[in-house]
Amino acid sequence: MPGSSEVSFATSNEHKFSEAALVLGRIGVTLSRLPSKGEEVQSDNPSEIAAIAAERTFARAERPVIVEDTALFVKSLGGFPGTYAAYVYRTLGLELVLKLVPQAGRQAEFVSAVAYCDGPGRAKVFTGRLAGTIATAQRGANGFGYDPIFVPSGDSRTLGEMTLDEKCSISHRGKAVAAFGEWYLSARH
Ligand code: ITT
Repeated sequence: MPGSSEVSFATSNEHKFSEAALVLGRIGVTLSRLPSKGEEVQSDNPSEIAAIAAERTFARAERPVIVEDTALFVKSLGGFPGTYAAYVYRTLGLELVLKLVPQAGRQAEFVSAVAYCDGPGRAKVFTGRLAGTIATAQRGANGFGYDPIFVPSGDSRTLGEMTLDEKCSISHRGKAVAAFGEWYLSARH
């Protein structure tokens, strides 16, 4: 029943949790947090990473869980950093990423994969995408990760210059979480 539904989001990232809680809260799905989704498999495909992580997290937590994996694909860099976005953010940082992106090849896409699991072999994946460009310099103090250098198509601001609400209404994660939420409610959990 809407309003009485609860699911746990396993993530080490408090920003991801806040965004998902905002989107799901609006449709009456209450989100609690588990501190980590544990060790991830390596893959170029965020849906595969999320599905396996959801299965593993369910096996450990023994309650309905979601996990989320995000990839950032820069077209002119052959999709780099892709699913290694967290590692590249930690090791190179945004300034070096900006130097790697060619002036004339700034097209990029965020992909978010949300996986829900409530039993062995039952992971279900929902994806959301956000097309845009990599900015020429960091702008904005909001958000996290690559937000200060990502300009969504149709806007001139970076995600770092948007409010949480504005970001979630257009973002890869907002779309994937909303798709999960709609399915979750329609499946009458
Ligand atoms: P988990 O515990 O949920 O895995 P994480 O931060 O490691 O948290 P991901 O592997 O999914 O999550 O994300 C990879 C990185 O991509 C993340 O650390 C950020 O640097 C970046 N990222 C993810 N979502 C983003 C967003 O909405 N805006 C900007 N950067 C984002």
